[in-house]
Amino acid sequence: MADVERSLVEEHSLDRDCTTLSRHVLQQLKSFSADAQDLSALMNRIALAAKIISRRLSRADLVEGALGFTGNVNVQGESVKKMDAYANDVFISVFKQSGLVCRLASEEMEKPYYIPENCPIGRYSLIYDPIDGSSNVDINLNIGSIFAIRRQQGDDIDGEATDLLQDGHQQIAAGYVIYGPSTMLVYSIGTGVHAFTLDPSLGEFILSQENMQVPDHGPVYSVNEGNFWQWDESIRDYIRYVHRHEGYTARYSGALVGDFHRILCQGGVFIYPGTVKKPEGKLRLLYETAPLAFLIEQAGGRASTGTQNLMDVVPEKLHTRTPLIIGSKEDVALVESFIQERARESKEAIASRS
Ligand code: FBP
Repeated sequence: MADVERSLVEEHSLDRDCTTLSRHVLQQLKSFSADAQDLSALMNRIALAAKIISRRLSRADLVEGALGFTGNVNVQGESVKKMDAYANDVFISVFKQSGLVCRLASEEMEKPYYIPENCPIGRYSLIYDPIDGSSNVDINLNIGSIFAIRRQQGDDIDGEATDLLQDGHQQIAAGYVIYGPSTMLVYSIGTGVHAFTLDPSLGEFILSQENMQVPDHGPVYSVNEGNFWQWDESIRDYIRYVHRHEGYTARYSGALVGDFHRILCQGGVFIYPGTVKKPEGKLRLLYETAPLAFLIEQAGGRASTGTQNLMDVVPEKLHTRTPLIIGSKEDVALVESFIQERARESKEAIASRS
């Protein structure tokens, strides 16, 4: 290889090795303004939280008391895993003394957590699911963390954070971390979806994929078929359809982040519909479904509740749940078409009876 070519290749790999998350955010914002620096610093703190959690997970079976349950039940009515509580505290700790984030709202906390030294100067709120896929934690399967950043509006005097009860379009950034064979951080600030891989030798998240685009259609459908008899007939119709048609394959990891990441890379659809027990679904809007909806739209895909664009949903409360259909736009539309078909049939049935 000619010297010029070799130096170009080396220059490129050196440039890539230097494209850290904080630098990439500034590049995306094409600005070094105070706001841009703040968002870059904020993302860097999220990266630090991910590194600390990744380190704990990579040795969890060797660390006394790292796994198992805390004995507490959270606001979701779920038994809290020790890793849930640990990761929740890590996110709070990394934002102390930052002047960036005044409030943190999480799946593990009934009310938002305020960092006094960051209030009121810190105009950003971090909304997060510290450990997504908790049922996978103690058996060393892939899990994740999901986050969204919103700008605080008003002074939140009563500490109820009601200004957070707005639709997904108010998110200024969102992303997730996947703790798998490698630790990856995937994010968007509204300028495309980009992936970073943690290079343990550098201790840095390095750019690995830029401007990710989800295929318009994919073979994967991801749903917990164990809930089949709890679903609305329309969802059953869709599952019967994919069972009877070539080209579909089922994949379900038990961790939303893992299933979402597969679909972002290969196409397909993830579905967590309402059930008889939970007609509003299981997944939480502000720190699970809305952040992923923000990402999938940036990657050319779609997210729906089945009857509404998920980004348009306005939560009634901090821990509001929504049904979720997310992924390739053709596959989301296919699932919706079964829901619309059943709705049309029942309307006709009612009309014929009246
Ligand atoms: P956690 O954030 O508490 O883990 O809950 C969310 C989740 O684990 C998702 O990651 C996953 O897709 C889903 O719940 C699995 O639910 P189920 O076991 O009902 O299929």
